[in-house]
Amino acid sequence: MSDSPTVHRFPAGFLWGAATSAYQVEGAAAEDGRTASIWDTFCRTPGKVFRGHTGEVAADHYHRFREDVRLMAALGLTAYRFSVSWPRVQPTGRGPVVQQGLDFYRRLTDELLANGITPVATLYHWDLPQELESAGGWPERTTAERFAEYAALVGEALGDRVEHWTTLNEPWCSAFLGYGAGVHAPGRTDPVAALRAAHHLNLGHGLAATALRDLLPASAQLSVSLNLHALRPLTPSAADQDAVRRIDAVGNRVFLGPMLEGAYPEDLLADTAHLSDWAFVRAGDTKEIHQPLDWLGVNYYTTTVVSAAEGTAPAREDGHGAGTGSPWPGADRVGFHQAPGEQTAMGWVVDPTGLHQLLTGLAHRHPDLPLMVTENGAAYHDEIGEDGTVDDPERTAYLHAHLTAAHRALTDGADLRGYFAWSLLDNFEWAYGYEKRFGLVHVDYPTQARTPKSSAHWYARVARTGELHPPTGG
Ligand code: IFM
Repeated sequence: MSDSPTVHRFPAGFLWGAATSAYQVEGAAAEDGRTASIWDTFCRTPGKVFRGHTGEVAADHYHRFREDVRLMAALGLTAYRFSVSWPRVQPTGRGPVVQQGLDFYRRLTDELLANGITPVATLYHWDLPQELESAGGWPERTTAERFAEYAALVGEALGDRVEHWTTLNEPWCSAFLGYGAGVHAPGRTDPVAALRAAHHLNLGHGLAATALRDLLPASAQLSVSLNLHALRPLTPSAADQDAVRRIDAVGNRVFLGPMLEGAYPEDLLADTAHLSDWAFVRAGDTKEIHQPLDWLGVNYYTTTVVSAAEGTAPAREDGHGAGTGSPWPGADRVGFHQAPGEQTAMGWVVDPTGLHQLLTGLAHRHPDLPLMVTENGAAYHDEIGEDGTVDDPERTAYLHAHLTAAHRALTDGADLRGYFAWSLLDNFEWAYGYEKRFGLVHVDYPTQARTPKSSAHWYARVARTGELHPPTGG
């Protein structure tokens, strides 16, 4: 073990993982009783997803999970973050479970445990059963209640083998890209529905956390994963600082406020007062949402530069492209700017300082809350070379830079417990279909052949040693 001061050592027990989500990798969309989610419907709607791609087959993880767990073990990963598909275990979003659906997750978690890999289960990664959307979706309170029932069913089935639970993944995307911008399923463009959805996702999180605490062993670890926006003003002007405040309110504090502090931010309520009086927040709701968490998941990809702008801001977020609505209710007069610097294939600027900013900011405000980076990674135009390997030095450099930032946050006091690369496998990147590849492992979709990229081999060395060496040390 080198004593070089430039080698960064992560604490013993730090979780080294990779993440996926059900709709993006599983496939088997119509097998064993699974019915449609809002993403199946969205994919079938012309013009919504790149070239009409769907998650029907995806990376076929449903059938190939054993091979995928073997790959994880060979890479030395100590944790795997996956999501449970609600329409696979409870197709209509209410009533009894489909045993075959649950059995898939039992087999998957058994296989992980047998290989010494800690399962980290997310209960909702955007695949709402279509029947619940037809009944109103997340803008309706009943969806939060259904979610808590579903969470309890999964908790009962897997609680003996899963210790780490995440209620929601990136509720900002579900609420504001799904119901505001319309670029994600279900494709609605209604700012009031987006605010209502945000509240009912918060409520669903709180109700599910309560239900899980009641039935899981005391050792269970509960969490939520948020895609927090690392914001920068275009200039130091007061107007641009106010643009940061507005986006922070509707992008970050709309979840952090009720989940971690038991209240919606006053400035968010004021910014959106012309749209809604928030009467959908009932007495006791914020108390219900404010549940103790064992750790907070932070998903980070890039920074966002904003300014005060005259007129209506372009409806874009982090390169998701123009939808027909805005994902920023109450922040119409905010402009979004491309920061200078190297970009990934998503057009997202590579800026690891944003990860340090988020982790240290959270540690400062919530010093007793452990943190986990539950997603971080980059898409690049990966190709299989003539020798059958996939060389992706840009991804290795991206991961190296972000792990360096994460280590700096640890040194600066953040209680960071783990890091999950997004993603284990190339997969269905939502509205971008299979065009964007985020995997450590390349997937050749026609044959489903898996090829670990050079970044996977690099990450494996970090995971095995818990040490981050300077880039030249490979
Ligand atoms: O692929 C997504 C994932 O589903 C949620 N977080 C961002 C990733 C990259 O866009």
